[in-house]
Order: sequence, then C-alpha cells, then structure tokens
Amino acid sequence: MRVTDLPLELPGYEHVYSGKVRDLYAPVGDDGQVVPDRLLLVASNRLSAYDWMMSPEIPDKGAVLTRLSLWWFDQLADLVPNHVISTDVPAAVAGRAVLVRKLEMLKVEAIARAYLTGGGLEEYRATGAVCGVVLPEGLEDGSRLPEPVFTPTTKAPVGEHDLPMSPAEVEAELGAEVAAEVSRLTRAILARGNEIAAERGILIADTKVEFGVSPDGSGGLVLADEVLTPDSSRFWPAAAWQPGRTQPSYDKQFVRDWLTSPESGWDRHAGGPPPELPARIVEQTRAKYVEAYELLTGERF
Ligand code: PZK
Repeated sequence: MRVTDLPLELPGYEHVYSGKVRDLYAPVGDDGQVVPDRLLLVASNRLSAYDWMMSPEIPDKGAVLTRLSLWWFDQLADLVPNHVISTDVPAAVAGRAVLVRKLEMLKVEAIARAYLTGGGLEEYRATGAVCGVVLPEGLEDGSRLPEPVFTPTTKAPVGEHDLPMSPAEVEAELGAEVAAEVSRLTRAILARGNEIAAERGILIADTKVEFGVSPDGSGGLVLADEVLTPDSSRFWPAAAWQPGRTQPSYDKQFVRDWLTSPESGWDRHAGGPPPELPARIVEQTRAKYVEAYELLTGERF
C-alpha cells in the first residue's frame, strides 16, 4: 500500500497488516481484547502492474475478487476445507471482506502451473525441467503441460521477490507428509479450476494458494487467503491462446498496453513512477474483472 494511504478505521477491528492489495484486521471483543482466533481479510481496489501500484484504484475490484474467491471455495469444498467463517462485515468494507479463522500459515507459497510461462518457462529453457519435473521437449511460452506441476516458492517480505524452493527445502520446512499433501492439493485445485474455467472461455495458467492449520493442531490443511482470482492466478482468454508468444493477461492487458504505449509517455525501465491511468483504462479494466466473474460463475456481478 502507498505510505500515504492510512488503514481504514473499522469499528470493532484493529488494523494488523497490509500487503500490496489486501489488508488484515483483528476483531476486538466487547472486553476491548483482540479476538485471538479470527481475522478480517479485506480486498482493496488497488492494482499493481510492472511492480508499481496504479492510481486511481479500480472500482469494485475488491468486491469482484472477494465474491469470486467465495464462489471457488464452494467449488473446491469437496477437496479441502477453507478458512471462511462469515461475510457479515463492517459496512465500510461490505462485499469485499470476509471474517476468517486465524490459522498458523505454512511458510511456503503453494504454486501450481498448468501452462508454461514466466519463471517456469525460464527454468525449463535452462534445464528441461520445472521444479524437479522433467518435461517433454519443444514446449514454448504458453504451452499446456501434460499435468499441473507443483512449483513452490518462499514467502518473501513485501517488496522482495519470492524464490523457488526445491522439493527437499519444502520437506525440510513442512515434513514429508505435509509437503506431499500441499503438493497434491495445490495441483488438484488448479486442475479443478481449469475443468470449470475451460468450459467458460478462460484458461488458468498457474495459481498461488496458501494453506494453514488450526493452532490447536487438530485437523488437516485448511485453504486460506483468496483462491483462483486474477490476482493469485494467471487468467488467459481461451480464444486468444496461442503457444509461442506472451499470452494476453485477462485483467491487466489494457493497463499494460496503455503504460507501454507512446500515449502514456512512461518508460518503465527509467525507474520513475507510472502516470495516472485515464478513466477509459480504469473502466475497461473494471469490466474485465466483472467479465471474469460473470463468465466463471454464470451469475451477474
Ligand atoms: C494470513 N496473509 C496474507 C492477506 C495481507 C496479507 N486465515 C488466516 N490466518 C492467519 N493468517 C492469515 C490468514 C489468511 N488468509 C494471510 N497473511 C496472513 C495476507 C491479506 C492481507 F496483508
């Protein structure tokens, strides 16, 4: 978040932490004490591109992503339990916040890839494998993988980049049994996501999920955070999919195209901040988020 943006004052909650696009609050009980086992997860309308926060914000982005994530939790409920308790939240964040169980979060970013691009593509070009999984020859940017591959990373602090973790590092962090379960579930979530999305014109190239466990040690892995949103995943329009080039991004393409066009006047390699987005680009971007929600869920936003 920009240092100029103060956290919201939410009655009955204390601000705990802000990431680039989401904010965490802790509920405060009638006795004035922080409720130890719950958190309020708030999705902002902030958008980042080329590692910069854009201004202005994208209206309704937080609500679209929150509703999409809740819908996916339902679609995945037979695979894994999730952290959601309630959508009864303060009016100031209605529709873009959820009350969740506070978990002990695993210190691994659980990523699975169904299509090859980004860091996975770089590793494949250098070694022929991704995260220990040997892949067929001749794959290109955007190629579909034979099956989803688990490619975990470290959780770096805000502003730093996550680093790939080897299977041995994940086992050292989680133990062999939990590591295997995280891998299996992450791949199953992406496979289920793609089964559903493919019928609706969207490919999900890769996704990052977060798991936690109950602090009392009871029960197994719980799916936390947001799931299968355009912020946690690469969504590609299926109609434009064409291996061998960079695929258009479902949500950020208008922003990226404008920022790199002469009209914006911005040189992203010069180090300075990007200019304000024109209203037209903001509205087109909002419409893409809404379109993804409506296509996937079959419901009007
Ligand atoms: C938790 N994050 C990432 C999210 C941020 C950062 N159920 C949970 N229990 C305990 N911790 C978390 C969760 C969840 N979800 C998630 N960090 C901690 C995150 C939103 C905003 F700034």
